[in-house]
Amino acid sequence: MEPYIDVAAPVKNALKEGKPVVALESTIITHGMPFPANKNMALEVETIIRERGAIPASIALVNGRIKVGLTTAMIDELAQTSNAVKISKRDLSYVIQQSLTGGTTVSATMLIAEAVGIDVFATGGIGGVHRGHKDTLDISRDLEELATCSVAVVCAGAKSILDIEKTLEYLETKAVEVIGYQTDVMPEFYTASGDFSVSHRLDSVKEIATVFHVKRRLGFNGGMVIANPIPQEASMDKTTIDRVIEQEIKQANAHHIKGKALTPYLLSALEKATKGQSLTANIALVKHNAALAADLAISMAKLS
Ligand code: PSU
Ligand code: MN
Repeated sequence: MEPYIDVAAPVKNALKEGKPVVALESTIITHGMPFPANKNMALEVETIIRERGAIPASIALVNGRIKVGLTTAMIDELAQTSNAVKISKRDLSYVIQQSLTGGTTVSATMLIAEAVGIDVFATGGIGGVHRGHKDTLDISRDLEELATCSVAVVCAGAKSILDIEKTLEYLETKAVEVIGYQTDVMPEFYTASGDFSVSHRLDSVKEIATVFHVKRRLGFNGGMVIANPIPQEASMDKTTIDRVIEQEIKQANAHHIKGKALTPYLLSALEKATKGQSLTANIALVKHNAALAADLAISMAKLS
């Protein structure tokens, strides 16, 4: 991958010196939130990571180059350009060949983070097994990279636009630990609560860092999910959001929205249906995840 990657100087130096670095995805910028909330979120998240003592590495494709560490101008372009591609692993070679610009999903971001040696990655929510997957076969590529890339992914769980129970089953099959940070249940993105158990609960960052360290020393490939519940003050009412999600999935089906367009469609439909509440919650949880990811990167840097 190296010939196609440009690593920004601060990230390169931090990696060389073994300093803590946190990778950030960019589909959340290009397809997850509207402008200017997306741009502000991306910049704020980087600031949070720096303030905790780690180096942020936002990852995206700009004119066919893989960028690890983005300038404000690049973030601004990604936030506003209407023809940005949503890039998962299968899209990478095409996007490079065509010199396109786009946001990397959890899947592509993990691949790139691993290639440059970044251990920790913060996002909002991971993709997973979609509801209705029996008919559509729609299972996010994210789960495959979680199975194979050695990167710890901090997220607020998986939102109930997905089939969370099946997502957890799939991760179990692929031997991906789902660590609940100070929680016994898989949080459901917009809500701190959830109906399904995580694989293991850990209450300290140091323990999480050590589990990941041990996993590597055992010679096991693959990532780890760290499920960090949305802060209580930002958590939405579960009955309300679940009802809206149910409604919007019906709409998506009626409009034949599928494949890679489905997640962005649902995110934007939820925002409208909740009059912006889901967007506010999304921003709060991403910031919260960035802070935990920074602490985790710092803890992991001490171990290696
Ligand atoms: N979940 C969110 N916001 C997002 C995504 C997921 O709350 O923007 C993005 C992530 O980049 C994730 C991708 O990797 O959607 C998954 O898309 P799909 O379901 O098409 O695999
Ligand atoms: Mn899909």
